[in-house]
Parts: sequence; structure tokens; C-alpha cells
Amino acid sequence: MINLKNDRFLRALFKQPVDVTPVWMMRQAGRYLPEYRASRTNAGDFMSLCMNPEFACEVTMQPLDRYPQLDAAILFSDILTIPDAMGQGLYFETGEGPRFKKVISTIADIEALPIPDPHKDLGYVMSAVSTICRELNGRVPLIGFSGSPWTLATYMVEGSSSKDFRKTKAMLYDNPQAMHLLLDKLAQSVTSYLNGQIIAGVHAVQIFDTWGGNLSAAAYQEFSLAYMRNIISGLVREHEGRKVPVIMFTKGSLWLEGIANAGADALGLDWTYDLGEARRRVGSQVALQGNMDPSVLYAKPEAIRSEVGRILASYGKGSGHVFNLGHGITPEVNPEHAGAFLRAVHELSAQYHE
Ligand code: 1CP
Repeated sequence: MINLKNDRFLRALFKQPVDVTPVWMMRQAGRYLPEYRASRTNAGDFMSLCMNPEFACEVTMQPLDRYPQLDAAILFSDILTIPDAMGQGLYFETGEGPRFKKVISTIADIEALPIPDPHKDLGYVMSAVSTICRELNGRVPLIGFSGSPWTLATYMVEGSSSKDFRKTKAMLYDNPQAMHLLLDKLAQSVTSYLNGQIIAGVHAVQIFDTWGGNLSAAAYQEFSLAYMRNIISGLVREHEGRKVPVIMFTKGSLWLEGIANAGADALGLDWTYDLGEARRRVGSQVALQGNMDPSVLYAKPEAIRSEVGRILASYGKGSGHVFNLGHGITPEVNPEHAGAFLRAVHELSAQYHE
């Protein structure tokens, strides 16, 4: 096992003392970086980047090479590798979101779905993890990830991105049994997929419940949170003598206490939460990750710096905070502004730590 040279990110997740607040950015390897666009052109398309471990490693490293302030790397892949491995045929139309050749609409479709074997059906992801770990050589921790069952189900049933989740919600209310069967298969798939990533070497895992906040409180408990709790209880939490923290990213959900009770070490929050208030509500149970509005990066560096300062002050003194954006960085952001953001987090946060 390689010793980490920078473990600030893991220390903050376990609320151990840190010198400055650690920072990384959701979608830090992505279209706002010209070097990423060049790699994607070389690979041919987005899925070829994900499926070739050398390319996945190359783009994972790009933001780290550009920004020495980054305290974590995130595996370059996508949450939709699981539905693809279940046989749905994922593809991306240029300039549009994800699409599936086969859409799930009946209980027979769901019954026919296999549970992917992470080493056989998603072996390219496991190889990407080991290739990236070798390349990182302990520089910073590597984050693995998966979508939550509910978030994955929305893409599988709609067949693409959606604003209102019309088909998925109709299935949930018309045929809750079918929805539960789908979510149960997804929870099993996500558990073994994340455990595969942990055994292959990731230091932490994040579950993206991006669309959970779109459900009613009752439906959220039954169709999203319950399955994430199952996943978390089935994860390998210690590997090769180190603890593996779990981060749950939520967007727009009002049920922080319920989420904090699901067994994760940290909650990732979007920018609509007041971080200080979230800390008062659930900070004794979990660390917090977030939560600057990614659109702040469209503003000038001085404005970015003052917003970073406001968020740090809102969290206050002490460990237990990983700075991040409240959602992924967008393709239109100027890479210089991302650099100003990362520098501001380290410079302005030292005063909040002993
Ligand atoms: O054209 C391109 O190059 C593809 C753009 C892109 C990228 C860079 C997609 C397509 N996925 C990714 C990488 C990705 N996706 C990562 C890599 C690691 C990193 O953060 O740097 C991660 C963690 C994801 C996760 C992901 N994919 C989520 C959950 C997080 C979130 O942003 O809410 C979701 C919902 C997806 C689906 C997806 N993948 C890609 C697109 C365009 C979408 C659709 C998003 C939507 O429906 O709005």
C-alpha cells in the first residue's frame, strides 16, 4: 500500500484536525479544460475516454497537474456505466446528454435485467482505478463513485436526461412493486460496484443522489433513502488497514436529518443550503462537503474570493468541512477562475484551523 502525501481530504471527512480546508470540484475533469477537450477528440468520444484505462487516467490527472491546490482526485467515469453494463446500450449524442438504445418500461424488462459483475462487466472501471492509483502514487486520495438507485432509475426509465421524470414517477405510483424491484437490483449492483472500486484502490466513495430531491418526503424515504441505507450498510468500510469514508451527495432535498442517519460519513450539499445551518442540524453526526454555486465561477476572481470567504465563515472554525461546488463545474467556466477559487479556499481557510 502507498502512503498518502496529502490526506487532508480524508482527515476532514473524519473530522480530524487539518491545516487548511481541503477542496476538490465535482466534474473537475471536464469540458471547461482545453486539455480535456483535446483528449476527448483523440479518444473519439466520451465513452471511449471512460472505457480505456489509459485515457481515463490521463483526464483524471489533468486538473491535478493544472491546479496543485486540489486535495483529491475523482475517478473519470460516469454514473451510467451500471445501466450500460445491465444491457441498456448507453451512448452520447454530441452536444446532448446521455441516451439508451433500450429503455425500461415494464416489469418484464426489469425482471430480465442482470446484476453486473464489477470485475467482468465493469472491468474497465476497475482497471481505470488501478491505473490511476499507480499514476497518483500517493499524491492525493482517489474518490470512487456511483449514482444512487433512484437517480440511475430515472435515466433507465426515461431513456435520457429529464426535467420532470414523467415516466419514472408514473411507474413509481402506478406500479410501486416494479419500481422496488428495479431499485433493489440497482442497490445490489451499486454495492458490488463500489466494493469493487474500494478493493481496486479508491480511498473514499461518493454516492450521487442528484435527483432524489425531486421526490415527495414520503417517496424520498421509501424510494431513495432506504436503498442508499442498504448500500451503505453493505460497503467495505475498511480496506488494507485504512477506513474508507462514504459521502452522500444530495441536491434539493429538505431531509438532512434523515440523510445524516443513513450511515454515511459526510453529506455533499448543493448551494441552496446555508452551510452553517446544516452544520448546526447534522454537523455532530456527519462531515459536510460543498457548497458554492458553480455559477459564481462566471464572476470575476474578486467576487469568487468573497463568496469563498462567506461560505468558510458560515461553516466556522474547526474540521469536518470539505470545500466543493454545490454541483458540477460547467463547460463555459474560464479555467483561470477555477484556479482563483481553489487558491482562495486554501488561503482564506487557514484562519479557521488551529
Ligand atoms: O461531452 C462530454 O465530454 C461528457 C460530459 C460528461 C463528463 C465530463 C458526462 C456526461 N459525464 C462526465 C463525467 C462524470 N459524470 C464524472 C467524472 C468525475 C468528475 O467529477 O470529474 C462524474 C462524477 C459524473 C457523474 C454524473 N453523470 C452524474 C451525477 C453528478 C451530477 O452531475 O449530478 C450524472 C447525473 C451523470 C449523467 C450524465 N453524464 C454526462 C451527462 C451530460 C449527464 C447528464 C446530466 C443531466 O441529466 O443533467
